[in-house]
Amino acid sequence: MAVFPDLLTATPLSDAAAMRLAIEAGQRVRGTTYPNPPVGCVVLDAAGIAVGAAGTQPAGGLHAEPQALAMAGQRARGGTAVVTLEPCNHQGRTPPCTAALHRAGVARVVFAVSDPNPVAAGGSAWLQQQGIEVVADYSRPEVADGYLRPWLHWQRTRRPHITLKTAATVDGFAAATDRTSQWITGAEARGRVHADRSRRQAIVVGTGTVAADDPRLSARYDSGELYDNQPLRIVVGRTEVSQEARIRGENFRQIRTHDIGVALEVMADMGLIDVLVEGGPRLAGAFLQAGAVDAIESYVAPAFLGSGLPVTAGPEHTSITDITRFRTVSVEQLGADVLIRAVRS
Ligand code: AOF
Ligand code: ZN
Repeated sequence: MAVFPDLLTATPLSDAAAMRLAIEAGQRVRGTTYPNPPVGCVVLDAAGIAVGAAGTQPAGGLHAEPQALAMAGQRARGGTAVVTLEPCNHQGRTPPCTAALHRAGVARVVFAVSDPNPVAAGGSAWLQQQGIEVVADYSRPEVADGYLRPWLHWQRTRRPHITLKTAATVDGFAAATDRTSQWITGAEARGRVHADRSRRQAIVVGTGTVAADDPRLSARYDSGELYDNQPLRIVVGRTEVSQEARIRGENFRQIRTHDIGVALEVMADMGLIDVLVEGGPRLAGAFLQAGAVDAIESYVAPAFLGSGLPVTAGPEHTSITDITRFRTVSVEQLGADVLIRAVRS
């Protein structure tokens, strides 16, 4: 079961607060459910108290709603289900969530994003036909531009969603000229990067970065202990990766091409939906040049290096009209550093 008792409350919640918890539940299962979406569901009783909270199980398992309803039991009657995705209306690997909500006697359903999967869609209309009040598109931008974006992108395009992660000084350097980079961003930002890695399916770096930095690219806690969920580690490039490279191991894969289009096709065939590109500059530049960056996570340290390894090498725009622009979704302070999240505009 992917149920979260620690998200239950003793006092009534607003829809907004309940949706924040549903997003948290969805985030917790992110990276474990694909090709199914990592949905979060919170069930409120008639008084608004959170009595059920769950996330989607790995593909083939239960969806979020039936688990949250099972947790709530009789207290779901007359209550509200708050879900990050429109409840499915189909008999798939599991019975329809709409029917489970109806059977449990839920009076209202609040959801963030309509299900774009034609097979599962139609839940909203069906629930309303049963006399259940439905609030659609609640907190939609936060969910659709946020943690559910990779799955929504993949549903639409059948291509992996690419997030480019950068960590740099204000003047755009990811490392000093001697390639030392350890302390550009602080401990909080580093902790966030590792937590983020643990929720991705794959991390991609170039052969140049592997040769120069010999990164492990694992997701680790501060203690050095590994997260349960380890992303696949992919190296893109034609140069042979050294047999001694630390990136080698069971989760390792090399895609021998310089063509980003080809790399994307290989990743699509591997079933990848949520991919994080971590550099270096040449690979980041190639993804940007190919128009293949769907979102950016940019960690900025309030510091200057003056020279060093730039975040990206290319694309070389000569005119401002060629600028590659993204739309900011959130800005967050992490210790002394800032994390800017933006999506393709
Ligand atoms: C929900 N709640 O928690 C999830 C939903 O293969 P199946 O039968 O498990 O169905 C997968 C589809 O169901 C998936 O593509 C998406 O449209 C929906 N996922 N729906 O109500 C959930 N994970
Ligand atoms: Zn469902």
